[in-house]
Amino acid sequence: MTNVVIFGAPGSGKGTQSEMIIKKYGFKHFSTGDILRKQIAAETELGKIAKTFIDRGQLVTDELIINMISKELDSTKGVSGIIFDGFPRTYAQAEALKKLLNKKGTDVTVMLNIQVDDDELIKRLLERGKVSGRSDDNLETITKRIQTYYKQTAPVIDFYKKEKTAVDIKGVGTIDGIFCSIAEAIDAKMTE
Ligand code: B4P
Repeated sequence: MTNVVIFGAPGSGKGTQSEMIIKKYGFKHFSTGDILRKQIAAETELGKIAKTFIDRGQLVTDELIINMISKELDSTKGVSGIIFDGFPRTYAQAEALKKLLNKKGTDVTVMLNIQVDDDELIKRLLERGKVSGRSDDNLETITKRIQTYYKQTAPVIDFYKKEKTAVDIKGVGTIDGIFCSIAEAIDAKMTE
């Protein structure tokens, strides 16, 4: 079983590259952002709570996210691999994911750390905001999301460096070019 964590600041291209990984490898896709947006659209209890955090550029609580992922993992029997997109976003989430996977006799195979500078992130997210209709793709919330990334999410890189699964990926350039580096990293770790 191959478990890929696709990691990076908001707008680094996690969702975009996940689609490419699915096409090539056929892995199952877990995007915590997408799951939360579906819950918001369906106006569930979880969705109502999540919206208050997302609209302020903050992270949804670890407890809610870990519970959500734990339930999703129950539906993975027989899959050849999983892409964790936007999860883990805190050190506690990284520890929880390790425990959940270890219980299933598996672990993270590779963590792809997509690196993009802040100016480019802001440019992309403002551009996406014109068509996405996402309540968090506006300058004020984007700025907060980037601050939240440095404060709460960036420490996750150290977790995977210690695990020796982190690979840095230059996230600026063509989508196909970036995907080439990603596929190389996945193939190398799959055969280690
Ligand atoms: P997410 O849905 O995960 O979204 P994201 O980080 O904003 O975007 P992503 O990196 O996927 O960018 P994309 O490919 O779309 O999170 C939303 C919110 O949900 C969070 O802020 C948080 O509140 C909450 N949340 C989610 N997971 C959580 C967790 N685990 N714990 C707590 N809270 C959680 O790319 C962006 C744009 O750039 C696109 O328009 C794309 O077309 C463009 N682009 C991509 N690659 C490009 C390239 N190479 N060149 C130029 N443009 C490119």
